[in-house]
Amino acid sequence: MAKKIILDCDPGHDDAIAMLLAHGNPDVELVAVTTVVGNQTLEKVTRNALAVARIAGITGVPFAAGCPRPLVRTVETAPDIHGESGLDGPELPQPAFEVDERHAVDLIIDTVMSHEPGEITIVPTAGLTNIAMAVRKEPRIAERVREVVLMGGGYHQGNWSPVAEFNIVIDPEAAHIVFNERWPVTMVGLDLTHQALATPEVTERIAKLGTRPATFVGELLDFFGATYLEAQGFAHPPVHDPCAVAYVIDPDVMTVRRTPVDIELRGGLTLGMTVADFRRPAPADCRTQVAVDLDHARFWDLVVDALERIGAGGDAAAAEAAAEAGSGTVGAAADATAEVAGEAGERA
Ligand SMILES: [Ca+2]
Repeated sequence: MAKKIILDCDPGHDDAIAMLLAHGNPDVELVAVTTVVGNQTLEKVTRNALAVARIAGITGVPFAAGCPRPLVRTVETAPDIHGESGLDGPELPQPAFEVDERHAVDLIIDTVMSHEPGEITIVPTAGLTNIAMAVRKEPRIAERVREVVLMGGGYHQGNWSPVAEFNIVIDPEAAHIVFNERWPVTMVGLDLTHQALATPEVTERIAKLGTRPATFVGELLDFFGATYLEAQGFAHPPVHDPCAVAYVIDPDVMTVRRTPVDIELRGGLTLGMTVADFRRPAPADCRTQVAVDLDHARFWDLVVDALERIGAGGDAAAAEAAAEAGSGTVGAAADATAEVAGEAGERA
């Protein structure tokens, strides 16, 4: 049975790919998508999430907007990596549906509480503000969630400071809450995600698919590659967020090590550091583990496979299905496709 996940994200180039992986892979089921300020403002990342949903063809899944700022700190975004829109590079379609009327924190709580204990996995690929707020508002979710598998942190080095990673350091107090709760936490941090490089071999495989969602991913990786080269000196961009989804799909895609992890809240040089204690074997009550080594080929196979399954994606897929069925919805679906083509024409 597919594992049910809540994706809490800030799209974000790698968040978009994480969403496509979760949608296309049959072993996980997206039951909710929630957004939080991070790579860009809440308004921008929420719009981006809906655009990705349209390209992927995600329907019937509630999307909700969450916290517009961190718990304590002021808003810090990452335009040098993700651009002014938060998803610069590809042309983005208008959303095909509206966000849920609930706040993301309430959608997370409702989703966890309405499922059986152990059924829902939370996959945060952004700052942890929404997740911290949810567990403070409804502490019972800590016992009902199967696990939290998050992209963030790193036990070896940072990217936003020498020792702190962006998702953690933009809201370290929220991260402190999440890492110290009773649920199991898997930290898929930079040690792991810096191995998930989109090499030319990977981008060629994706380009060969030739579908709209695959082209979209190619355009994302082009932009992401350029900013990662410019801002951080990477020859090929590390595609962080889908690694967390990949771990939920197939834990053998990476090795993990159980170890205590806590969040530095007071350090003058080390604020937001995910401090992992490797000095001795983890104690019996340790609920945290860190990702260590990635199987690069296996990871990218999952991403390419998901894109293959998604095929033409949103509007085009709907139009094709309607045409095959010869149903009365052909006109509506074709109109939707024409509308997308028209949007592309206007922007060209
Ligand atoms: Ca992200």
